[in-house]
Amino acid sequence: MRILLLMLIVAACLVSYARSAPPDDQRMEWWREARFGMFIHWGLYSVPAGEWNGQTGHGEWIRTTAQIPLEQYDQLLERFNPVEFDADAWVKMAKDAGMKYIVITSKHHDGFALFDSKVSDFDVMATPFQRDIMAELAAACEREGIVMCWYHSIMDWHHPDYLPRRTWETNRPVGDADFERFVEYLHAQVTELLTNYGPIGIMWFDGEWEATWNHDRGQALYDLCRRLQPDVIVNNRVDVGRGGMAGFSDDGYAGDYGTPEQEVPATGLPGVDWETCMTMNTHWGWNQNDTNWKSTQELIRLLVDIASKGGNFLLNIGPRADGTFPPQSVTRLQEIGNWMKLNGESIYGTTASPFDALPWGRCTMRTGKETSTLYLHVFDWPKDGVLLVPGLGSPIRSARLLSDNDRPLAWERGDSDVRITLPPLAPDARCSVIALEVEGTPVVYEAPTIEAISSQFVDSAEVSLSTRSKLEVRFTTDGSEVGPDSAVYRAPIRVTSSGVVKAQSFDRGRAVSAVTSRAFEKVLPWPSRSVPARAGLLELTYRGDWNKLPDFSALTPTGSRLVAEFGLPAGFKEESVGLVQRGVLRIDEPGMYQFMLTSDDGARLYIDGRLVLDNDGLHSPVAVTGVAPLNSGGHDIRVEWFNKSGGVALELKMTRAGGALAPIDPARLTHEEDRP
Ligand code: FHN
Repeated sequence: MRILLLMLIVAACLVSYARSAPPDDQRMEWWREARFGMFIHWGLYSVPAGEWNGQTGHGEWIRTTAQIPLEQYDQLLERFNPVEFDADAWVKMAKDAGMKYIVITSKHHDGFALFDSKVSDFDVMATPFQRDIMAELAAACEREGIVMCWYHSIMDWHHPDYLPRRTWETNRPVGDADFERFVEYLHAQVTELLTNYGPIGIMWFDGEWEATWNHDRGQALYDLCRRLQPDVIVNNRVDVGRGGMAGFSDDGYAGDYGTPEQEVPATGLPGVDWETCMTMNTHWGWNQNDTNWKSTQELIRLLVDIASKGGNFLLNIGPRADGTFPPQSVTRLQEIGNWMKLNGESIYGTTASPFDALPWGRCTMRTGKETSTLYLHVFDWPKDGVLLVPGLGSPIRSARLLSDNDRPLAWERGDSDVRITLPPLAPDARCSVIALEVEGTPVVYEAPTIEAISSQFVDSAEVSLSTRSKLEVRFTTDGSEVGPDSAVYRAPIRVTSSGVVKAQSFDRGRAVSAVTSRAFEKVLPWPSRSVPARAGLLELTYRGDWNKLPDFSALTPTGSRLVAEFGLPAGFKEESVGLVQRGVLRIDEPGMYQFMLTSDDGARLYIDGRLVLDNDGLHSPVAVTGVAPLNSGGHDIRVEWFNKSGGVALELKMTRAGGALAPIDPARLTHEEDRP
């Protein structure tokens, strides 16, 4: 009977959860409208301001990058007393900058909670400040109509049950650490954050990359958040499907949007929600020596570029230990806010550009049944006062200069573009916005793409032209202008001499798109050297804790051995490790050779001392490809790789251009024993 009653209760909960969980579009609506938010990294790590034992390059990772023992780091508790903290002032600065939501580190990797947590004594109530900062911030957001959101790190360098320990924490034994008990603690704090502070917009998880976290735990944490607040949005770092700093997850993993970090995707991703997070200088947490501030122009153009690809921009502030924003941040927020006051309608609630690329800037769009508005963000003001909008087929209703109080502008239709007459000077040299109203939803004729393995070739290059539309493509290969009498593209072109290929889309004999062009260059293959007799590669091993590839030539290897080929042995899982694998690659016939380097974490490929592929940085397994023109004979080849922590990957493939990429045949790899 009791089991039946329990089953009925569970069923009722699931039904109510299903009913209360709104459809994703409705839940994402405010976030898609917002487009612009403030990230805040603040905590005990703000006290040392990036400095420790004379080193000044630290940030929010200082406990690890300066290898500070727990007991010593805990002493920062008594120094955290941000007497200048003013939640209303913070929220007003965000609001005045045009930001619609705030994501703050409720707990970063160091485990310190900026809120009054009943399940931890490593929280703000253990500091002289003794105020619940999250509660004050949530109340200020409520007053100002800004959405309150929490960053929360899964990785926790303080909690005794979190595993793994830091590799350098040799004096902190695992003891009876129980990761399941840590997960209960994590759930308890997330429950506090989604119960005690009112409606929360986003749970922004992070630190999901260590081996103890997995999909089941990620899904369970996602479900917990949605049960506690069905409207809450949860980013993709709750689960383990994220592909490195590029930030997007494979299918089948929990999370409502992708999180590119310190980078903007090359193009938008139709139907995919994503948000780029970025620092204003180089550090997330306050570093008083970091003067590498992005200019306001760069920040405005980043916001525009991201919005033009359909993404959100989460711009970071690293407040100082006293609770104030760095003055450099304050100035930039004010200047961005002034720009948003005039041009915000070109950002909020817009969708990605209908154009593939615009030579002078970016475009965002607001579509409607009767009319749509294209917001043309001009970075490079045309010297002749005429702005060309390529490939736009829609009838024009009006044009106004948003940045100059909606000043009306004249326009005319050219063969394959619309020409807008502009005033001699841009109202805002950083980015001036024109609102172009068109009938219906915008019709843009897509310019052809010019595809080839490389723009360089040794003997010849195969060039393909394509468009997603059914339009006819005409082209030239000598750099001359494309016209109605130019050759019609029917099959790949073989280019045998240096020159420029130009292509344009035609509709019933009329040019309708922009012109695409690409220069091709015939190059000499890199000279070869003798091929040593000894089979295999030399591999040197190094130890260290890096965030990017070190200069291995300045380090002393901890080991060396011969290996048959590039890559890692089966089951290899070492952390804080670097490898250099080098030798001579035998090439049998001259030509352009394509290489693909896959790695986790960073790696680089050098041939004949030249950097051919750069896959450096902290990331999950990602691949980069590139080419090298090689003569027949021997070529010095070297792969450098490192792994900080977590998963590993290292794979190098090659092919003569046009062939299928495959691991390099060990028979092609030799070395000179006595080479230094
Ligand atoms: O390790 C963190 C880092 O400290 C910072 O919080 C960024 C911001 O997204 N996230 C992780 C690095 O990817």
